[in-house]
Amino acid sequence: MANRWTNKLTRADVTPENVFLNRRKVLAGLGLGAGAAAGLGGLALSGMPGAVQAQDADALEPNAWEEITSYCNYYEFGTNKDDPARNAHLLTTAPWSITIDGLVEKPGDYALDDILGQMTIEERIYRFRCVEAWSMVVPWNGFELADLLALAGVKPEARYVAFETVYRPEEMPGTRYPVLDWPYVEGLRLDEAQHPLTIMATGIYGKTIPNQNGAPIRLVVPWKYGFKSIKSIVRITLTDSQPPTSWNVAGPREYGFYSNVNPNVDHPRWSQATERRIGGGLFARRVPTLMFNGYEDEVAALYDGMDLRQNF
Ligand SMILES: Nc1nc2c(c(=O)[nH]1)N[C@H]1C(S)=C(S)[C@@H](COP(=O)(O)O)O[C@H]1N2
Ligand SMILES: [Mo]
Repeated sequence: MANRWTNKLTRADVTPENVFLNRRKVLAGLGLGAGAAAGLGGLALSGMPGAVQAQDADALEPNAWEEITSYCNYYEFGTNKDDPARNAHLLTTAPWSITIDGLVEKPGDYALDDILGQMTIEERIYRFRCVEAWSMVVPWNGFELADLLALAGVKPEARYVAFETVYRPEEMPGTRYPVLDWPYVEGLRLDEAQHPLTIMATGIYGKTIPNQNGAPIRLVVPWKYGFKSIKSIVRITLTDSQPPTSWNVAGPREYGFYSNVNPNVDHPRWSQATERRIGGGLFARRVPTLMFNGYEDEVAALYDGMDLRQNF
């Protein structure tokens, strides 16, 4: 199934997970890294640890399930990358509902099961780029946020969408620490939220999304830094003014509202020109960071005439 929003990647391009993992084992047995597999797909491989290599959409290979689900950021469960995988089982994810309110025609509590009954789940293979300069490629399963907003009926005065993560101190040991102002909140401009690349994800690799990755439902905005992709959402509010966002409140000089992936605008404390692609076998592969994380053709028009350094 051709899908323009995956940058030419389609279901047929996804190596089934078991084959993918087996191939890595086979290649390891032959003394070849997984990078060599990418070489077969047309990616030049220098073999130099830390070498910066070209990003080729056709050579994008999804990270392994193990990588995606064990190296996580979900501060409500702790700030180390392996804390979420260890602690997130404490979160009760069923039953689940999302309150949709603010400037909508039909405000209310929407049961997740009812929402899913009206959505078609599809696969989207997206680059995922954390502001900390690591990245993965993730085969998400989900539906377009625009379809969910349409269920509630967006009023013409609405200009922004605010999101909120569930806040349950008794199930979320990390919230004992004032790392962020809980609950975790995020926001998008309405046109960003309604863009067809923006999805609500409920799965990875065709399986139910693990708690540490934001079960039962999380946002994925692939052209923005990972922290915009808020997890375990319980409230979506349509507003007429820009909503506060957790990381911007915590560090306004370092994290802006837009947070579009941009190799030309560095974080005050590190470069954003390249990123460390998690996994990849023997070598820690550094690749150049792409403008809008490689989705420039699809999203650049959203920011026409805007100073992206000012609006970082
Ligand atoms: N509620 C909540 N959502 C969150 C986070 C968080 O700590 N809490 N971390 C963000 C960050 S910084 C990133 S990079 C991604 C990580 O998603 P992953 O763990 O599924 O890779 O989730 C984002 N969403
Ligand atoms: Mo992140």
